[in-house]
Amino acid sequence: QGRLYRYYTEPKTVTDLTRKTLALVLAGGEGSRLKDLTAWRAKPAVPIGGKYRIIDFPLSNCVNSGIRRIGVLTQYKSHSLIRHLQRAWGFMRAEIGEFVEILPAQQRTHKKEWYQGTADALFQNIDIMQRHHPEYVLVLGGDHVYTMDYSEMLLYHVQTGADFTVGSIEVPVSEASAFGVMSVDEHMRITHFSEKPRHPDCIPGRPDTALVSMGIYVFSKDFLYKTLIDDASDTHSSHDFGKDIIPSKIGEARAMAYPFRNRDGEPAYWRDVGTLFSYWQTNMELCSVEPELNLYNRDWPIWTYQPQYPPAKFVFDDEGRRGEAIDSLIAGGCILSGARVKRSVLFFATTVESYSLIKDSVILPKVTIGRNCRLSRAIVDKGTVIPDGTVIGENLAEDAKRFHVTPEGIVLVTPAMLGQNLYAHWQD
Ligand code: ADQ
Ligand code: ADP
Repeated sequence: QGRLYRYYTEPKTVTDLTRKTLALVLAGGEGSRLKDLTAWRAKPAVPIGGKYRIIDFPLSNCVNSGIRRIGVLTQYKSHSLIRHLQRAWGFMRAEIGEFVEILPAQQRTHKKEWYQGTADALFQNIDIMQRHHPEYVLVLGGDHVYTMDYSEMLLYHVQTGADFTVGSIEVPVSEASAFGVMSVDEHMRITHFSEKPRHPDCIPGRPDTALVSMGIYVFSKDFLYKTLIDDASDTHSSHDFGKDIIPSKIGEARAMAYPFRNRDGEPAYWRDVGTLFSYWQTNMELCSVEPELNLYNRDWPIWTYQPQYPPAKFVFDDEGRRGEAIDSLIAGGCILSGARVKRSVLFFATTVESYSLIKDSVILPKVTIGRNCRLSRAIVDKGTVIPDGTVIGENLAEDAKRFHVTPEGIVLVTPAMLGQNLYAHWQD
């Protein structure tokens, strides 16, 4: 009887591919290298670029690529992530088959454990996947900043007859041990894959560059279901894509690497926001004068939820000092009164008062910065009150006594580090 309702035809157009695809975003990882920024929120929920959360990038990429059936797998500290997903991504219309569905761990199978590795997170939702009858499953990480048309990767997957396709990008070999590193043959078929190797291989003939996994995969559905079921009963497996599934399937399955490139054929902009330094750096790149990832490109909008605030305001203080910002992203509700901001990202509703100077910094929402403050190379978490006369980023040894200072000299400041109760002075 199923035949009456379900049939599969070879895809003829790109929309055939995207309509037959289910995207699953892995948004449950712990993100401990972001230190106190992920003390209360999951990494994909960390604010970025003045008004977004990191997860808005893969979700916007899905929607802009024509993939409108999306599941988000959550587990670790997911309150603010779920709140954001409900607010930002509720515009999908179930009536026409679109959805962003939240799939929390431990909610629905007989298994009492949280999601173990990333493959287990999918395995625990295998019946939900099957219910949607996708031909292809696109697995995405929830913590990368990039714009990418996934339909090109799907097309590549189908045209190369792959069982699975791994998104790949070139990085300096010195950074490659943070990633899954692969070797490919002349047709981009993967011949070897090693998860976070201590001594990564370079691309042959290019000693400074390695080909690494972006942690995104396209699977043909039958191959995926069988692989997940086999893996679930394998007691030696940690049930992780990078550690177990991908390396073990290279020989027996047709595994392709998809090279992620920009229109000029160069490796495209892609950032793994894994550490405080890369978080800071990515924000700085987004607010640079000619960013590689242009948030102002209306052909590829990044969608998000934005709270209602009045416009940002820049005013003279009562002594006639200008409030001004340059080379910066300033979100709604901010007021700069007699204060200067350079090369910085200010999220919603921050105020900066007279004689203060903010340089090369990332200021999350609802921060109050008093008079005569100087901040440089700082990340200030939501709701912090910076008292008058505070100097941060000039004497790192002194800063390290109160705040978290990274090896690169970026200073993270949170309300707790200043003994403040987050909810004492503002409400949602
Ligand atoms: P990592 O990012 O280190 O490497 P992992 O920690 O498994 O791998 O995280 C992958 C994604 O899954 C992240 O978005 C994370 O938030 C999420 N996640 C982790 N555990 C989860 C769980 N149990 N449930 C739900 N979501 C979970 C991976 C690949 C590498 C590749 C890099 C690229 O393994 O091969 O190079 O991504 O950044
Ligand atoms: P939002 O405020 O929009 O939920 P955030 O990304 O700022 O998003 O999330 C911070 C999360 O941490 C929220 O779930 C908030 O309730 C929680 N939180 C922050 N600080 C504390 C705290 N001191 N005690 C308990 N929960 C906290």
